[in-house]
Amino acid sequence: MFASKEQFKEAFTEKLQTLFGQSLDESSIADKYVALSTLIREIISKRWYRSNQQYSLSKEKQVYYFSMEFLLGRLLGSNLFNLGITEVCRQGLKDLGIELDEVEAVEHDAGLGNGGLGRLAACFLDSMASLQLPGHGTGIRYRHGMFEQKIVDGYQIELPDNWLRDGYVWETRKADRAVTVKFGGTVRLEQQAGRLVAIHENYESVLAVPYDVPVVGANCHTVNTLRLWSAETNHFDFSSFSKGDFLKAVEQKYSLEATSQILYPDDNYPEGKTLRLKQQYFFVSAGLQSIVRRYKRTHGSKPADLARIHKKIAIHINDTHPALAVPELMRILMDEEGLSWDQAWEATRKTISYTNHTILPEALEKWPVEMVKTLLPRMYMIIEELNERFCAALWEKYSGDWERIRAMALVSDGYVHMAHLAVVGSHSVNGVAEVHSNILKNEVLANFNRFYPLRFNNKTNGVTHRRWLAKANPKLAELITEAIGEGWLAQPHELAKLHRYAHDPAFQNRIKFVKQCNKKRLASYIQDKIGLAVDTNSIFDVQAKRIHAYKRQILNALHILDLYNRLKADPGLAIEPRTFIFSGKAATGYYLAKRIIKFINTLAQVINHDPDIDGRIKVVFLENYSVSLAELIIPAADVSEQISTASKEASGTGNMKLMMNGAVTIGTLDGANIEIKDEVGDDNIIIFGLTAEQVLNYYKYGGYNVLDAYHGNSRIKLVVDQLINGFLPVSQDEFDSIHHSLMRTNDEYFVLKDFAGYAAAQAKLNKLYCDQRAWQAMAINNIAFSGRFASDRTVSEYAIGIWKIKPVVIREN
Ligand code: 26V
Repeated sequence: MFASKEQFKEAFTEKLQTLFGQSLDESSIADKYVALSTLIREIISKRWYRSNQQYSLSKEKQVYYFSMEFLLGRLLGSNLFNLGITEVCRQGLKDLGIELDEVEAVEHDAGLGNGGLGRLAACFLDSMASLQLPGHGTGIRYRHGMFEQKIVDGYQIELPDNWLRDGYVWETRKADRAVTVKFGGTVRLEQQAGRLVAIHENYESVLAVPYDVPVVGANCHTVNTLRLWSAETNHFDFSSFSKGDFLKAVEQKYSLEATSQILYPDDNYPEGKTLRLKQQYFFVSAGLQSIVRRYKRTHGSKPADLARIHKKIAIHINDTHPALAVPELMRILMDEEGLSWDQAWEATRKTISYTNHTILPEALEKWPVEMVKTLLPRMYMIIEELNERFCAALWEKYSGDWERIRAMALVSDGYVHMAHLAVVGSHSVNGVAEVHSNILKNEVLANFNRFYPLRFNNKTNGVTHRRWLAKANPKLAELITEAIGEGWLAQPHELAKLHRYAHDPAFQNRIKFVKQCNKKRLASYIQDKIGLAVDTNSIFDVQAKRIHAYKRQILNALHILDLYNRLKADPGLAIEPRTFIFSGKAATGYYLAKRIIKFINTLAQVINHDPDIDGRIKVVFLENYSVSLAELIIPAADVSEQISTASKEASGTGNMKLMMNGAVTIGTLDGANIEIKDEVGDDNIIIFGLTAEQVLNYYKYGGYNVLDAYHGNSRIKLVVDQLINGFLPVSQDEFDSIHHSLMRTNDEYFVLKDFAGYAAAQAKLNKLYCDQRAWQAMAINNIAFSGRFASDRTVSEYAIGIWKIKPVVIREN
């Protein structure tokens, strides 16, 4: 690559000249970004070519991770890091008077995801490539990713995300690999030469064009592929056009291409929109067609070859969004490749595996039968047949138990139940943390677990420690390496070696210094963004994630209001200065979540400028949470708020990122918090609140009355009343919906039930922070025991336990 920074400088300046015909002095920062990225891309391309070649030659099994979302963030920095050339580039650019960080900041985030599920997919891609596993992503090239959030007068405003505005250097359009996807029309079955053939007529077809993004492995020569599909049409209605009705011609073109225009921004709340179903089938069908095409080239194209497809291909579906992979693979194998139903079924089931990411009842996908029938007639025929066969098998085992059979059917009550389709059509079903997997097995999918006892398993989530520690927090990374060597970069469990420094005062001081630098960096961002000065000696307390009732930003906010009340009443109250930092987007149609944002901003307005408070607590809401903003916030956090209603947060991954950066968790026994506690031990985490079992029992048997919590605690009563009694400088009904969610629906998320425990936990935290030696030891232990939450561990568990794939070492030449 670059043997020296001199060589890099030469290559870089030459690239600027050949691309733009410009000298260094004449070029803008955006030009410099394009030149650097293009240069890096050329290096990657060689490895990419060789990886593909060796994958074909070796004929090893490949895995394809199907996901509606890949929340990649920026790629320049992570590509430099994985190639191991960050420093040579940084130094070379510095010689030329250019700051690498400023160049990196030019890149638009690829925000092709809502939150945890999409970011997990991106972390998995990084880990697959870095473990030299032949694993690729399949998704949608949304023209507009996650909306941009602005805060105006305390309210969320949504603006379209135009990430492709300046082009996207990392993608390659592969027009010659385009495939056709068919919608609508009618299907009839016809006997031809002794077998039933499906004939699809009067359909509308969309051209699916792949855009490939290279996925660069760290410290190896592997470059895998993320293939994102874009909807296009070569159909242009020239007859309308020439008749002068060019509007009609353009309309039709746009309606077909609409399929890949936008990412649905409403996580955890499927709305049953036709366009969303269209997106799902679009990328599943395109992805599978292209995989089968490649398989046939490499492994043969006779029906007998295709009947063995599961030996060479694994398809993983990220939640139920790509669950149409089940009937679509059946269709391809039967209708296009001539396999019998039984052959196709065995191959399909053995190929597909499924991860569930939520148990929120409202988030479990189901599609109206009529919609599936109309938009995807052949899919519906296959689903119906699958349903009949499955129900017949159930009848064998549970004859007479109609209630159970109805509850397990793929099609019932006028809907296709996507989780049922995914479970029945796959060989493995996993949850994303121990507690979540157990709830799946014992509650949500208990019937299925009884029927298929070997199918269910757990794979606790992880995050890539390369992006979230090494790259986001370079000072910390440097300090870690100085202490324990650089083995942790390839083997994250080696971070445990830091444990022995937990009580070393000199090391503690250095950890604290690094945190302080990161806090300063964030403080100056806050100053620039909202003009607020925050005290970098205060505790930086972070809750950054989607805004949702179950994540309980309300609990955090009500506690802040309570703290404010107590400070006003008793100015001598002994508390450490604290900066409460929130960030996160609300789904566009989620009224309550939007009011929570306004509530937090209202608290900020009241508290930040109250002279009685004198800056001892401050509240900050940072707009437009994104991967890049997370990389700025997380390294600066002292405290990680993970306070969801137990049982509701399947895993969480922000909890892992914050821990890795030395933040101490205050949290409930939910999702991966439980496993974080098991790793760090009770002394290095602050736990409060109901357990998942208690919560589930309240839902089942009742026994909680919010009025008991409200009347039983004067502090709770006061803050709840303050929502609606004119205490806050907003119209009196502004927070009715929040009040209502607590008091009128019996506090569905147990906010008031857990309030006292949370306040006590916060008091404990405050006390712990006062003893800086003890606090720094906790911070160090959190970093030390975060190795288990690196996605390298997670992905190798998937590779061994589910996908049955092994590494393919890509040679340099
Ligand atoms: C649902 C929908 C419904 C329609 C519109 C778009 C959309 C997008 C996403 C979803 C499913 C959301 C499920 C989800 O994000 N689960 C999260 O997955 C994380 C990774 O496993 C996990 O850490 C979080 O706890 C879990 O909430």
